[in-house]
Amino acid sequence: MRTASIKRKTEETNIGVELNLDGVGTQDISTRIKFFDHMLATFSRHGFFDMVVKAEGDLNHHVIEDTGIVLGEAFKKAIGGVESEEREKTVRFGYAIIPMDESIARCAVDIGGIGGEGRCYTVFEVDFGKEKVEDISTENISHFINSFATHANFTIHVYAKGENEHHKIEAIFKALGIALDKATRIEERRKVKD
Ligand SMILES: [Mn+2]
Repeated sequence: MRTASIKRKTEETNIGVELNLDGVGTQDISTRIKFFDHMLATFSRHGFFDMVVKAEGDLNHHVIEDTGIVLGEAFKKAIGGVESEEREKTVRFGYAIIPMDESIARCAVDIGGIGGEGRCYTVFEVDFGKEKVEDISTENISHFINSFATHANFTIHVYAKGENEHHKIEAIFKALGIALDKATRIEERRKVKD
């Protein structure tokens, strides 16, 4: 089973994540930050990842950053250890170009492959016209993706443009979910060494 359950408690946050990579996109998400819940739900739905995320903390910045850490650790665990057959058979690369009305987001990922622990890198080229959207600061979006990539050991590139910040960010989370869905699939044609 390609699943993971991770809990992390610090003086700032208390976070639990359950993840099933082979799910259907069900979700039970509560971070007490409405827009962030909306984005995680979008990511889960379009990536077909079953996700339970329960997070609370002192500041929005800490909750978003630490949820990225725990979700990243969950992905790292669920895709399997470096020597595992399932890990060696993962597709590894994935990408998506997703519009939302006037906005468009491009996302490409490398989750690491045969015999490798992955390569951790984040490129985030998005200009925001506003400092806040709904109940979060736009600067926390890149912070979340960088925390996630670092702890999952993934390379993630995100590029987006548009007029409406809500659309732009939602397109990013859809693109990330779809790219990661492709990258985490099992490729049966791939030979695994005995
Ligand atoms: Mn929306």
